[in-house]
This record gives sequence, structure tokens and C-alpha cells, in this order.
Amino acid sequence: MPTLFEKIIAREIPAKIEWEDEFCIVIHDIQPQAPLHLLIIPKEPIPRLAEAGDNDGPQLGHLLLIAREMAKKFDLANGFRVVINNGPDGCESVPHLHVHLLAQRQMQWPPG
Ligand code: D5M
Repeated sequence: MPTLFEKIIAREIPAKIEWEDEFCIVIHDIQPQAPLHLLIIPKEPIPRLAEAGDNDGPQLGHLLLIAREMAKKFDLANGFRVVINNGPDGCESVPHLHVHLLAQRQMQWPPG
């Protein structure tokens, strides 16, 4: 079964797409937790970080470099947060690895 995010990548489900390249897509989260809330999603459906392979390093690094690019694009000079939720304790709801980029409000620490 394709994941929700594979369906978005295949344009079977609509999404507000901010960026796409050979390795990933960036969309706006449908339930934003900050004024800017992007999801940086690898095209390869790695279920979650805990199941990433030893060979996935370049792909995982690419997601962070795209987060950096989004920070430039949206002029996030005042800061931003990146989050990966993994498994039940991590509040993962979509079993297709993705990086949240949250910005344009003051974050709190520790996170909930
Ligand atoms: O994050 C999964 C995120 O995916 C969560 O913040 C909601 C978001 N989501 C769910 N459905 C959609 C659609 N259709 N478009 C955009 N965003 C969506 P997790 O870390 O797994 O909890």
C-alpha cells in the first residue's frame, strides 16, 4: 500500500507543494503547528528514522540541506525548528519519514 505521502508525491492527493527535486518533496502541513509548518519528505518511503539504512545517509542529509534552503527562502533569520517524530512515543502519525520545519513563532523548550 502506498503511503499518504507517496500519494501526494504521485499527485493522487492534493497538497500545497513548496519544493520538489529528485530526492524529496516539500509541502505545507495540513494541520500547521506554527505560522510556517513545512514537511520535507523523501521520495523513498523509509517508514521512520529508526528503520533508515546505513546507505540512507546522503538522503537524510539532503533533507536537512533542503530545510536550510527553506529557511533561506522564507527568510527565517530569527530561527526555526526541525523535528522528526519516530514511533508512538514520538507522536509519529504517518509512517513515511519526514522532517517538520516549524517557524515564524517563538518555540518553547522542553517540547511537549
Ligand atoms: O506528522 C504527520 C504530519 O502530516 C502531521 O503534522 C499532519 C500532516 N498531514 C497529514 N495529512 C496531510 C496531508 N494530506 N497534507 C499535508 N499534511 C498532512 P507525524 O510526525 O507523522 O505526526
